[in-house]
Amino acid sequence: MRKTKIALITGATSGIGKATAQLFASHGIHVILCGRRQERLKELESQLSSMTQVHTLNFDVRNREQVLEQIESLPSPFSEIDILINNAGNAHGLDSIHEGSIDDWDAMIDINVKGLLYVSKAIIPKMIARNSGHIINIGSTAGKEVYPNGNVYCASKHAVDAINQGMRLDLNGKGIRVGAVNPGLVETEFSEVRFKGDTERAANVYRNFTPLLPSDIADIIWFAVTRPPHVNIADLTVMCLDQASSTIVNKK
Ligand code: NDP
Ligand code: 8X3
Repeated sequence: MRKTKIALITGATSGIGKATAQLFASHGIHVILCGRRQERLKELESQLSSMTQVHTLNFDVRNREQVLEQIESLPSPFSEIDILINNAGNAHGLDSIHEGSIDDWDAMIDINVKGLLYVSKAIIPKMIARNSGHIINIGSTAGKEVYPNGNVYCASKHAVDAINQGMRLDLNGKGIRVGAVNPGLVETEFSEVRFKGDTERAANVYRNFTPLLPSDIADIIWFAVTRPPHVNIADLTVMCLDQASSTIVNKK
C-alpha cells in the first residue's frame, strides 16, 4: 500500500496556501501546487523539491473545463489525491450592497464558491472509489458572521460553510473526512487583493494589533490532517488574541 500522502492545495502561490504547501513539504507530503501565477508556482516548486515530490497545476478555478482537464491530466505518481485543501479565494472590494461592483460580486461567487465546487467535483469521485480521502475547506469568520460592507464576500463564505456541511453529510460512510478551518484576520495578500493593489490601505488592516500569520493556519491544517483516521475535525474557527468578532479588534 502507498504510504506517502499526496495533497492538492489550491491557492498555493501566496498566503495560507503557500504556508500549507511549505509545511506539508517539510513533512514529506507530496504536493500538487495550484494557482494562476506560473512564475510563483515554479519558484515554490524549486524551493520545495529538495524536501518532497512536487507537481504544479496552472489554472483559474473559475474555468470549469481547465479545472477538470488539469486534474484529470495528473501523472500517475500524483493522480491519487489523499488530501484536498480548498483554499483559493479572495475578497474583491469592501462596499455597501448598493455601491458594490457587479464584477467584484461575480469574482467572489465564481472563485470562492463555484471554483471550490469545480475542484471538489474533479477530485471527490476518485476519493469515493478508494474509500479514502480528506478535504479541508478554508472558510472564514466571514462565513459565520456578516459585517458591514462584507455582504457578498460574507455570502460566499457562508456558502463555503454550507458546502462543507453538505459534503460531510453526502460523503458520510465513504471513508472521506470533511472539515472547515475558518480563520479571522490573517496577514496575507488578501487585503491587497480586496483593495485592488492599494498597499497602504491593505497594510492598515493589520496595523496596531498582532494578526494571525499564514503559518498559524498551516499549523492548524497540519493538526487536522494528522489526527488518527477515525477523527474528523468538522469545523474550526480561529482568531488572533486581539480579535473578538469581525468588527471588534483590539487595536492599540
Ligand atoms: P492570498 O491573496 O494571499 O492568497 C489567495 C490565493 O488564492 C492565491 O494563491 C491565489 O493564487 C489564489 N487564487 C485567487 N483567485 C484564484 C483563481 N481565480 N484561480 C486560482 N487561484 C486563485 O490570500 P489568503 O491566503 O489570505 O487567502 C486564502 C484563503 O483564505 C481564501 O479562501 C480566503 O478567503 C481565506 N481567508 C483569508 C483570511 C485572511 O484574513 N487573510 C481570513 C479567512 C479566510 P493566484 O493569484 O496565483 O491564482
Ligand atoms: C477574511 C477575514 O474579516 O477580512 O475572510 O473577512 S475578513
